Amino acid sequence: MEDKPIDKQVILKELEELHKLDYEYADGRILGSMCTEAHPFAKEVYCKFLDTNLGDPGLFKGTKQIENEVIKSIGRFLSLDNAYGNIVTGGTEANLMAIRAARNHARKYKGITDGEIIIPESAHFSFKKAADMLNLKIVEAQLDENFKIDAESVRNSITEKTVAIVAIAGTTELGLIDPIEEISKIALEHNIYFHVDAAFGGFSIPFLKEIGYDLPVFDFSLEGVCSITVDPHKMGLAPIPAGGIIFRCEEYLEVMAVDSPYLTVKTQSTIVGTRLGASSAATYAIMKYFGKEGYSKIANDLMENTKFLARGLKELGYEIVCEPELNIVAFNHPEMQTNDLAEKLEGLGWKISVAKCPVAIRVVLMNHVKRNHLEELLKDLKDIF
Ligand code: 0PR
Repeated sequence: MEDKPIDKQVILKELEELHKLDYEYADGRILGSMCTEAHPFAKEVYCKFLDTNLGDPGLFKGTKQIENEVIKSIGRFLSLDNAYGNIVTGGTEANLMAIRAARNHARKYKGITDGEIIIPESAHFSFKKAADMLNLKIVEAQLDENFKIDAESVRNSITEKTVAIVAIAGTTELGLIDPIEEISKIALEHNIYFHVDAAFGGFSIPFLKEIGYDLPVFDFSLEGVCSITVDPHKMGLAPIPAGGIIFRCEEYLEVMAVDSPYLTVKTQSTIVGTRLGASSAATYAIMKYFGKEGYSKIANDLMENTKFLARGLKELGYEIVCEPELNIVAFNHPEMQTNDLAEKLEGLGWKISVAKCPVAIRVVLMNHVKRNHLEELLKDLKDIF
């Protein structure tokens, strides 16, 4: 830091120069992001709540009420009347809270002190962080030939140390929905905590189902589901950071509670202490603003773009890894290595993401990737050969 104050204009200029190095969603070239430009209304509301701190909710009673209402409201579209949980920084923190709840619950009621969690091979890497922080062993369940968690493999992985089973509704790499109903039954049978990571799919599957898409059940209507991660900052179009963790009952928060004697509330269950109220307020605003109808329209438009891209790719001789269930397309060309293809596309200005399981170029069809961008992409993909 300099010794003397610097003029605002000078600082702003410096920041703008650096900001220019960032890619912009609006260019439509970012193809591997699950985040997108937040809606202007959500950003406006976000700025109004910048000073609110949900770490001390007694001081920000109104904002705490907003968070509670957002959680109840998300819970309702996930088939839960009375949801508990928090708006957190993202899917990573939400998954960490879920696994912490599961671990603490198993410690309290089953005396498990060296627990294991069963996650699919397709799970997001946030579970590796959670296991590391919570001192749990990861047991990876295999995927079936459709890249979904294999229920038998889950069943065979259960031991007396299992504290949680995880399945995904909208996998990071392929956007696939695991057979959650089957896994829910297995979890119930064995009395094991079951967490569904719907960080990506949570804000689209329910709304696509409402307009007639035939997608599997993944939510609290399944008795075995104890918690769901669902991120407003992905398909919810809320500003970053906004993740959501929804618990079926309050007890899962209680087993994580630590005393916070000098605060306005006497216990705290979140991982983070001081935390934004702005994320809750912006999520509240954007959910009301779109309503189910708005989210259905967005999800449907993105599925239309997904089908358009998948069709176009096939016509050009590319092979798609699987028929998309949500708005992600993964593909390869039979005559070129994936990494070479990715390099060529990067050279043409596309910001590409390469999936690892299986290796493929992966396009996440978010709101900022418009039809004209897809046409340009298909043209480039044609010209490569
Ligand atoms: N669960 C699932 C299923 C996810 O796909 C992700 C992130 C998470 C949890 C973790 O969420 P947070 O990143 O909010 O903590 N999925 C994307 C990914 O890792 C996140 C992302 C977003 C990556 C934008 C890149 C990017 O530009 O691929």
